[in-house]
Amino acid sequence: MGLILYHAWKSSASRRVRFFLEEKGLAYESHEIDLSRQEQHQPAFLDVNPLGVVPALIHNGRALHESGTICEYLDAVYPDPPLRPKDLYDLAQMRNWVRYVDGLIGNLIRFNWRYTIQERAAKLSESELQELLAKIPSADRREAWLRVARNPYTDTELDEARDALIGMLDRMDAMMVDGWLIKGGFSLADIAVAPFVRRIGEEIAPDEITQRKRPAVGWWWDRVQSRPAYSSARFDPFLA
Ligand SMILES: N[C@@H](CCC(=O)N[C@@H](CS)C(=O)NCC(=O)O)C(=O)O
Repeated sequence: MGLILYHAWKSSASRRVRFFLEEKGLAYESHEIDLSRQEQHQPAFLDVNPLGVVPALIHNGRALHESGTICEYLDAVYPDPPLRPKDLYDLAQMRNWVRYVDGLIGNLIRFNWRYTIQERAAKLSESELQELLAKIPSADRREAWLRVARNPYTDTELDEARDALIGMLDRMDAMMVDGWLIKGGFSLADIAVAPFVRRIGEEIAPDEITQRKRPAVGWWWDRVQSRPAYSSARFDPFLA
């Protein structure tokens, strides 16, 4: 098998790559990483992605991480249908958008980890917590673990995170060209942000993505969700 995807069903970055693979019609071998059991910090997975996060891809025996990079790489290797704009300026705009969205992941984590990690993390003894932290490669994730374990995010911090995500919706509204985020049609820019919008619509700020509140974003979201690849990528409810 040429493509092996290490992913988690509820992970936004994993959903991005699954959506992309489905749009391309590329078959892949699925390896689920159980984030609740810290499989992402196990040595076997760190060999695939030293950053200790999902997703990671193996293509023809070689490992690659970072969901945006994985999608761009696959789009170059398998160009049909193209999911990047041909125009180089538009391509640069697309890359800056993906980079901006990537920078917002900490805001989703503030909401998500309350459900997935907080209860268990709070029960860890000091030595158990230290042992766990020692296995986490990235400083910002160590900090997030420490927060949910000992000093959970406050309502004010959740409001700040919500505001940052709503700011992203405002940027989307302003960017739309012929119904998609980047000139030239549906692209990786739309795919990259779809998992974030899914979480916003499910819990974080559902009113903000309605056609009534943000017509362009609301219309865009309806059309994203009606794509067959969106369904097959499985954006199942996070809170189920
Ligand atoms: N910039 C990375 C972000 C990857 C990321 O943060 N993945 C999350 C799930 S969406 C993860 O592995 N979380 C578990 C953890 O941090 O321990 C990408 O786009 O691939």
